[in-house]
Amino acid sequence: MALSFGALMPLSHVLRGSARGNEPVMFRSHLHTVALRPESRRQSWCSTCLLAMSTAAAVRQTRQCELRVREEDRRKCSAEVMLDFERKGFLRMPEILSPEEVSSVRKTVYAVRSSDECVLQGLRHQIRVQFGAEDARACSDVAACRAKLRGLEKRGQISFLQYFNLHRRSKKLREVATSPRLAFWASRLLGVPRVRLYQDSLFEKRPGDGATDWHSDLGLAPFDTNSFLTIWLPLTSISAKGSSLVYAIGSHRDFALPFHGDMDEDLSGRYKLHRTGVIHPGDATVHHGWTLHSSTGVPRAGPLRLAWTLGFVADGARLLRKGELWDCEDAVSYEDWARELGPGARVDHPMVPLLPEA
Ligand SMILES: O=C(O)CCC(=O)C(=O)O
Ligand SMILES: [Fe+2]
Repeated sequence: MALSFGALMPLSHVLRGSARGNEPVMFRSHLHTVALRPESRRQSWCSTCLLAMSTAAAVRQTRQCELRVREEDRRKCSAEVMLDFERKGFLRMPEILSPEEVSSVRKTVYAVRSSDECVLQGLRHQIRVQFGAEDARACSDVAACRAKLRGLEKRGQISFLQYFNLHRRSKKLREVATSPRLAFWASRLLGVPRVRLYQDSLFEKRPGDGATDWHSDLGLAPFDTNSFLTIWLPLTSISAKGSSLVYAIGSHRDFALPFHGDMDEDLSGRYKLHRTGVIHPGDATVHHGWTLHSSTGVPRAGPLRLAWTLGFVADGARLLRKGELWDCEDAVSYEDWARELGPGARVDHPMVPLLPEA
């Protein structure tokens, strides 16, 4: 008979349970046959399950170590600040990371991004966005991908390269992405008891890359909720005229637009704009999931602009109910776990880890 662990158990429980015999073991909906020999145990689990287990382990570990909620976080997250975010739909967060913390994040992000697997994933994603999934599948190596994108690059028609979920490739980044400090800010600003980490995403604007089009993040995420935000952490210094985010003030509360308006109409003049301007690593901006935002391109003479972003969703949110769930530019980031849960399901999956209460 198969053992079922149902909800996620601590890694030690799962492995201890598996050591009891050569039984088939269910971890979520995945069936594994767990071997008796200790050295072969890890190989018995599929990569999705191992990932889910190590994400859960990182959530448990960060309770004791990295990026704790500081006294200054509690002080800075005042009623005025929360009201400002509620009204405008974005917020500047100075010194959310200390110089040591951000320098370690930056080093790790650079290392992970330069792995062959990651480079290929970033290029293929861009091909998928520009040319479709079939063309992306056909480009099986870095050279083929680069050749496919060359024309668009020359014409400045690529906004950035985007790498999803680096936290699944690095323990260090998992600790930061699931840290009590970021969870504290996300849950306080959304006004919810607890949040889940939805995804992280690295935006690399290379010299010559174009502008980021106006969009709101909930338009690209699979959730049937309004309780979603993104923390945007620059990893390179950005000058006054550089490519930090521009926000349409109050656009997250503009219910009249989808109700009465045409989403394709020219919205220039509808909102006052806020330009973030100069920003340095260690500082961040955060925006609500419906806040419209964009950024300018980077001149051919550079410099490279790198930003690491983290998306958080309120615990209890449900998945979208219709086919549009799969029909989205960012589907590669979530399709594994979303397919397992199914349309309309409550989001409760170890790959969207529930973060500690602040
Ligand atoms: O960095 C950019 O240009 C885009 C970032 C973005 O859209 C986001 O963080 O939601
Ligand atoms: Fe965005």
